[in-house]
Amino acid sequence: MKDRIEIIQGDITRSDADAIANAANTSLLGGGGVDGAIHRAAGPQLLAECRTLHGCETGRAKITRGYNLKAKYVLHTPGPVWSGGGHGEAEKLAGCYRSCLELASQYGCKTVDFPSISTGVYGYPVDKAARVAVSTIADYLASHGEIERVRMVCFDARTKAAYDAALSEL
Ligand code: AR6
Repeated sequence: MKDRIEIIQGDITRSDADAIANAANTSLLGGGGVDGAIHRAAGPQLLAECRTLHGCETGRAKITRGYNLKAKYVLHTPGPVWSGGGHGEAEKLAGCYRSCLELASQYGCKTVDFPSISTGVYGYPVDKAARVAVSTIADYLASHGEIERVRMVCFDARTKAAYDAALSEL
């Protein structure tokens, strides 16, 4: 399944995948970082649909349409805030990737793009986050042939390098 995981550098709001994930917060009502960028690109209807969802737990995910995005769906997932690593952060981060992929399967998506969840404002060390992300994605793909490709869309070169390293260690 390693051959179905790709690491690229880019802007996820321009993604042409069937679904993109959003590194949201538990309110699902928007924010800064990639969340703000996705809401700006999708248009105000995205926030209107998010208001109907009544938030989401950390490590879980909820789906909306993509509105003005090329992606048909957005998978909104609140990642964990890094608090030293002893507070279930890795399990919660794995839960984000798994929950998004489960929704993608349910909604018939063949391609899914993720940003680097929790490694911005939420402070998760990117090397550690990358290992959790790629191993969780690989485990899921091993038993879910319906997903053809998962891409990590990294905003900067340092983030991409961390995910490249994690994938090559797999
Ligand atoms: N495309 C891809 N990646 C991006 C983009 C983009 N357009 N913009 C930023 N990134 P962050 P978090 C990268 O802070 O740590 C929000 O306010 C960014 O460089 O967006 O999960 C939410 O509402 C970093 O590598 O998400 C929450 O309150 C990665 O996306 C909180 O931030 C994640 O950074 C979530 O914090």
